[in-house]
Amino acid sequence: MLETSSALRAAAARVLEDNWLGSSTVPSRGLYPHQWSWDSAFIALGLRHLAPERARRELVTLFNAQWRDGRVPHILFNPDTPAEAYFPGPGFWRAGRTSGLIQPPVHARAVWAVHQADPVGSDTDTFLATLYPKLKAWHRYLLAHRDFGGHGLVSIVHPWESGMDNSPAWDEPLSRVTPADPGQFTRRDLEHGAPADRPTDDEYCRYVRLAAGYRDSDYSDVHWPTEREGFTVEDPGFNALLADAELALAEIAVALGLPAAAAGHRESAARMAKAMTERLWDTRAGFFFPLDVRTGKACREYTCGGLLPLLLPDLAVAPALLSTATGPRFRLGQVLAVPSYDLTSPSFDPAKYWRGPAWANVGWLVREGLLRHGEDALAHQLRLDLLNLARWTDFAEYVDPLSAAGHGARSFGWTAALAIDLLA
Ligand code: 2M8
Repeated sequence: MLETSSALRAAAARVLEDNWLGSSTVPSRGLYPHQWSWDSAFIALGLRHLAPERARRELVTLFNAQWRDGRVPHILFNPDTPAEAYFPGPGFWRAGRTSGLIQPPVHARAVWAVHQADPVGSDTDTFLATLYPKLKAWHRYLLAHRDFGGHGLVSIVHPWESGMDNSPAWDEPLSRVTPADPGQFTRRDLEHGAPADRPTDDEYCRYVRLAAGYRDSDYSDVHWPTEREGFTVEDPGFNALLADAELALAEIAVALGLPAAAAGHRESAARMAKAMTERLWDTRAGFFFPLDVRTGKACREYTCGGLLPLLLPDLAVAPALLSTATGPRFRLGQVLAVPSYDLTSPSFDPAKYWRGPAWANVGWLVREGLLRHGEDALAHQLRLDLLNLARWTDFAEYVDPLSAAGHGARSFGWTAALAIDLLA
């Protein structure tokens, strides 16, 4: 048992050491043996306290795989990992060493935090100057190529793009997708850990159908989104993280001596916050729901993605959102960390992936949001929960928010990294 903070920090550092590939970190040696986009950003937040140059390397490696159109791929495949270790691997995506999907844009926030941990080393490496144009191109891709709803918000085209793969919010839009033939592929994820804690086979068949459709359109953001089979959703979690990333980009621009550009990033964040409140906020529910762009209807499930707009400092509806967060659906401060799904729903499952368990990255983000809205006591409790859960579960991928039982992979990258950050 890792009783002291220094023992916990040392154990977390060992996880990051063991998961280090030489220029990036895997989320998990067994289940996820490649580099993932948003995992790397969270991992860098921890690495910056141990070895800032490694944190910079982590992010630079990811951005070296950025596509010409600006997208940052959700997976960068490690050439030394056997092809059969993960599905869908590079052979499926047909996009060189990367996938063609994306993940939530938490990178600018991570880049800024990594810089602040070691400004001298960062300046010597020209870290900010190198990454600023790449981050700008990434955000431009999102806002210019992914605004399928036409109101200044980004749409995701696959549940994997939300980072919250089998979130109940995706059930409805996913139900309209014809499942791929299960005989076409082999799930490698089921070889690691309890299959009952992972998405179902039926969900995987739909994920594969969607990913193959996007791939077969050459990852076109012009043709694919209009296909009958597609999935086009404005996710409040994704969009809140982009708005926050624009605020981080503003800080980076100031540091680079670009005040006019900084003002532009702040305006962009404000525009997004306004669009989110107009399009995704439900006043009666006191919650942000994703919008299914194909039907124009809200995906009315209370999932942790709807809490992430708390990151926005000037959010007028923050008091109402906080009241939902502390109410019966999420019971913030009364259960452990942040449940990924509505505790009052009959479909709530405390062990099943993104359908109930608490995740360290979401807990970390919600804590940031709480701090920005002056909710220090709740933020303090959340920090303790996240550290205890990491300590008790050997850095589990996700945990039961009621019993503290660990689920999924152990020695999981962002659980360890964010514990280090919370201890700093
Ligand atoms: C999970 O997603 C991947 C697909 O991208 C998978 O299930 O194989 C999600 O939890 C996602 O948020 C995370 O980035 C990834 C790697 O940890 O695993």
